[in-house]
Amino acid sequence: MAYSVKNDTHLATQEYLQKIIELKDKELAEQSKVLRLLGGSDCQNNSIASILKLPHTDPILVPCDSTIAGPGWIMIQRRVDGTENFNRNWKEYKKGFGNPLHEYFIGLDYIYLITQSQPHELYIHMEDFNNETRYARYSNFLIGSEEESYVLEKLGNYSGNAGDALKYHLNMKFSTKDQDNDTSKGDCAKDYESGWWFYNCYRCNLNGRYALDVEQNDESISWDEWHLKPLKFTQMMIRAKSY
Ligand SMILES: [Ca+2]
Repeated sequence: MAYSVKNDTHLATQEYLQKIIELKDKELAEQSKVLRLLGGSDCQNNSIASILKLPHTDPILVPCDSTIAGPGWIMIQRRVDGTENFNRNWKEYKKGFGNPLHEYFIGLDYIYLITQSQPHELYIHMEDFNNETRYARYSNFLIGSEEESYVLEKLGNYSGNAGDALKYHLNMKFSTKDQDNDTSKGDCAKDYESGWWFYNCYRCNLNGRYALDVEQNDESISWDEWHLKPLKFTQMMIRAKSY
């Protein structure tokens, strides 16, 4: 297998990412080897994966994206076609699931470790079923630890053209179908089959049900400040402010 990122095709990129998935739970030495072959660090130089060395914890392997908003972004969530189940329990949202080549959630422990290590921006790219794209960007994204139920601690300033739907969720804890931390009398995560920073219940829900009918209402993947139609594609990414 060839590992030259610069010279290889999209197919090769897929092979790299497949390798990363396979290595996710294996020895870091193996991961380091792959990363060296990938030629990247800190998601720079259009690399597709990176090992982050964070204080007080083992280095972690993360997928990168340089195609949507420039280089340096760590991909933390992606919805493409509904093939992955996002109606997962607490443990699964904690550890992460899916395939970084396709539909994916990096895991709340990772988001916590990365965002508390130094200030990060958040960039959310969205596309609806009319193929229109919008984005929302936040200047200072931080979540709490598992003991704090991964509370959405900071967002910083909003910019973009999708509207500021995430503001509603600021200071909310994360909820899953087996852990109701929302402020609703009901159970938002169960009702909307999603893990999210639910309040009562949401203005956006990027981990929601994937709409199979594009006319379906806002109870699917949604960003209400844009419109109540279901979204076809979403990608959440974070990048160090110092980048
Ligand atoms: Ca509740």
